[in-house]
Amino acid sequence: MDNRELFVEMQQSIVNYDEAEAIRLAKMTLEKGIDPALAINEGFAKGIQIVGNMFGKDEIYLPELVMSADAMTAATDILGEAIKKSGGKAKYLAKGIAGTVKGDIHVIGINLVATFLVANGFDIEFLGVDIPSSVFVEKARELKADIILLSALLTTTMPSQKEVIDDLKEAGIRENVKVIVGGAPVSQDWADKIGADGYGQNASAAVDVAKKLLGI
Ligand code: B12
Repeated sequence: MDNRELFVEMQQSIVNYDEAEAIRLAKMTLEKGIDPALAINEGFAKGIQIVGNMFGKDEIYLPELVMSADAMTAATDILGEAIKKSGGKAKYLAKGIAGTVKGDIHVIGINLVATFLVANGFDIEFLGVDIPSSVFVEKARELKADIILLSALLTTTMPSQKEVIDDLKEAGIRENVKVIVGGAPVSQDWADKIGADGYGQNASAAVDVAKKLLGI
């Protein structure tokens, strides 16, 4: 079987919310020496994209969406571990915090972003999901973070990214830290509008933007 067929099977495993199959294919990726990032981007992520569109059109409902997300998480957990290890012995380039903003529990994307950054030598503390602005600000101060990565997957939670930026200003530490925003509904325009330092469309872009902003 060539890689393209495998990627289609990965997609299908997510669309069919078949967690066992997603795990089998993730393990096969590593056994065959296929680039795990490629398997995520060309395989599993395309599946969850299809599922998202079906959900948007009422072709499936929340229980199916949850099961597909579980299959996706199981696969990306396995591949993410391999991506982290591929970074070798960490020589930390910069310190950062990452999380999904208040009111939003989508974790798969920001988890990948944090994983890619760790694999590329960043020391990232992953705060989790539904994180209040005040926690981002406190953690940034406490850890003397160089970067903050804010994820929002819902149009209704995008304003919480702005709230963090405003609260950093209010706390007098806005100049000490670069803020990078992302998530499916987020764009460069939005980043500019709310005064973020950068925007990344995917996990690889997040690494490039972080390095560029920090001059690494
Ligand atoms: C999986 C999923 C869920 C799962 C999440 C499970 C989990 N553990 O994360 C569950 C079932 C829980 C869920 C719940 C809901 N969801 Co949902 N969900 C999705 C879905 C299908 C995929 C998201 C995903 O994981 N994608 C895969 C990852 C790899 O991609 P990603 O998240 O986009 O991340 C990449 C980039 O965006 C970027 N990125 C992400 N974050 C960041 C941050 C930075 C700093 C940078 C640089 C880059 C970056 O890099 C990532 C890696 O490449 C999307 C559809 C979609 N197309 O996005 C809907 C979607 C986001 N959900 C939606 C909705 C409506 C909901 C619910 C409100 C449903 C409901 N009725 O309850 C709830 C909200 C819960 C909440 N309060 O957050 C809508 C949002 C519509 C809108 N306009 O806001 C979408 C678009 C589906 C749709 N078409 O209607 N959801």
